[in-house]
Amino acid sequence: MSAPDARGGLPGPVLVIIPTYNEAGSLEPLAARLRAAVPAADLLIADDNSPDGTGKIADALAAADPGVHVLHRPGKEGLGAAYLDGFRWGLERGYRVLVEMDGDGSHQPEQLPRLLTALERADVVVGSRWVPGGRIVHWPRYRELLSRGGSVYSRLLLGLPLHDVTSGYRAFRSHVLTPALLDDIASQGYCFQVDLAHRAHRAGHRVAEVPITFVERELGDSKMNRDIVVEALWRVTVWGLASGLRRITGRGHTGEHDDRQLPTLP
Ligand SMILES: Nc1nc2c(ncn2[C@@H]2O[C@H](COP(=O)(O)OP(=O)(O)O)[C@@H](O)[C@H]2O)c(=O)[nH]1
Ligand SMILES: [Mg+2]
Repeated sequence: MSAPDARGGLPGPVLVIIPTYNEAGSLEPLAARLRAAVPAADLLIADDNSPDGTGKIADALAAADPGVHVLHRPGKEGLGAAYLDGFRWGLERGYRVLVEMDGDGSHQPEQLPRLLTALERADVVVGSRWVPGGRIVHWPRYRELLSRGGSVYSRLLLGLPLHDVTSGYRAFRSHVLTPALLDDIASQGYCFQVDLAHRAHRAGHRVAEVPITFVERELGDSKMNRDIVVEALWRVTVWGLASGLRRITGRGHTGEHDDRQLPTLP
């Protein structure tokens, strides 16, 4: 269990990591909104050599603003791999808060202060669509059903105290993201978010949710596909069966408290 922050407030410098693959139309306005909404937060764009030139746009943003950085990755390896590289980049440079944010404008930079405030009393804060006050705008019905269904399934099977398990708008205190927690993560797509939440919860960290308004992208295309859904389904099922087995055989781990109440912060 992590020690409460004796000083209160945020523990130190904040890095927002935005993974990008073909987000040429969205990146520049998003970066401007973020730098205006939370000027103290630095930005790292983790681009997987996007064919549409997103990496070049990122370079231009970084050249014009010392608070913007770019991590060029050789090719498309999935959201999870980009975040893992981004976390390592930030941890090596001493950032104490690491934020995940989509690069298509679905996550409102103006709501970042809400996540950061909640982080004063938690180790991980998840921006949630499925708590009171959470909203979705222009999201197709089938995506909503998939997301809600996936969250309920993961919550029940893994005992996770979260209502939005796949949300990619999150803030972490750096001490959560240890090599032990990160090193053997193999999940790639949305399952990466479930995996991270599951690991943080099992390690006994304080997890909280705050409501967000998720706005469907207006530009570019979603990278969601059937393989990503299938990956999440089979991995969550295997983890759920494994933790059920551990409970039956009495070989649970100390950090797992399936009946813990999750605070929903305003
Ligand atoms: N670096 C990198 N970013 C990715 C990859 N796949 C998706 N992303 C980014 O992850 C974020 C969320 O993806 P998106 O396609 O919007 O997913 P959706 O919102 O669930 O439809 C966006 O910023 C994408 O550009 C990838 O393979 N590599
Ligand atoms: Mg999106």
